[in-house]
Amino acid sequence: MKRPLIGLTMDSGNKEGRYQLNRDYVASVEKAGGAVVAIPFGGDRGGISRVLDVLDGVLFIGGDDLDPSLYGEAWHEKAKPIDPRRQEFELALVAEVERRRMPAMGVCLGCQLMNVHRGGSLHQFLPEWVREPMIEHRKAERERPGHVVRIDVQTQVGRAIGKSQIEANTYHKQAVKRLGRGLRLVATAEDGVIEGFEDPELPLFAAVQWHPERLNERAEHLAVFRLLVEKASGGR
Ligand SMILES: [Mn+2]
Repeated sequence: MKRPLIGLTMDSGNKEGRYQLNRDYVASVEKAGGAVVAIPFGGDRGGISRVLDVLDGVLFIGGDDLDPSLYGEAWHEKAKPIDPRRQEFELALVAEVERRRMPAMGVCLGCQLMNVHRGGSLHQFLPEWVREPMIEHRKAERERPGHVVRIDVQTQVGRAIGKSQIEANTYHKQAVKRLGRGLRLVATAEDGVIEGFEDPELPLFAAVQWHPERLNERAEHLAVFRLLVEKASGGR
């Protein structure tokens, strides 16, 4: 069978005039059975439609922080602003992906972007959110589990992962605060931080806050990409 073609968004790496894409994302989608093309953000949003014509699914990758004015807040001093061109492009991209009911998966910033696109809000700096227990979500060891994530196995993503509890890596300071329109909770850390969601009304519109691409040797993490590839193949 032909491999489905998955488009991956790209970061700027904070280098003017360059794009960056971590290899783990590419390796994970390929390991899950997909073929990969990169989608660099550009000033020409008119090209989005033509690019999506040739794709079967989109993976929204990680990056810096969205402009909080999108959800009615001022910048937190600890926030690290995303390249505004990337933000604008990816908000347009996710809107068109959704309009086409094209399978989409978000990771980290991708998760936050998909939520804010739906009118949801974010915690800008988790250490300031007082909760019990407090879990540190900014752990540097990207390939090692940092905390437990509880998974709702009744959800699409939960069924794909196939476990009610997994260990996930964690290196984010922001997270979903209020879920956007039509989004259902999929995954939660033990301190209540939202680690994943999906829209049950679409073929696949789902996201996780951790980085499964860095743990793709474990079936429960590769499952996130397998789900995207399966949906992009028209499966399930
Ligand atoms: Mn976390």
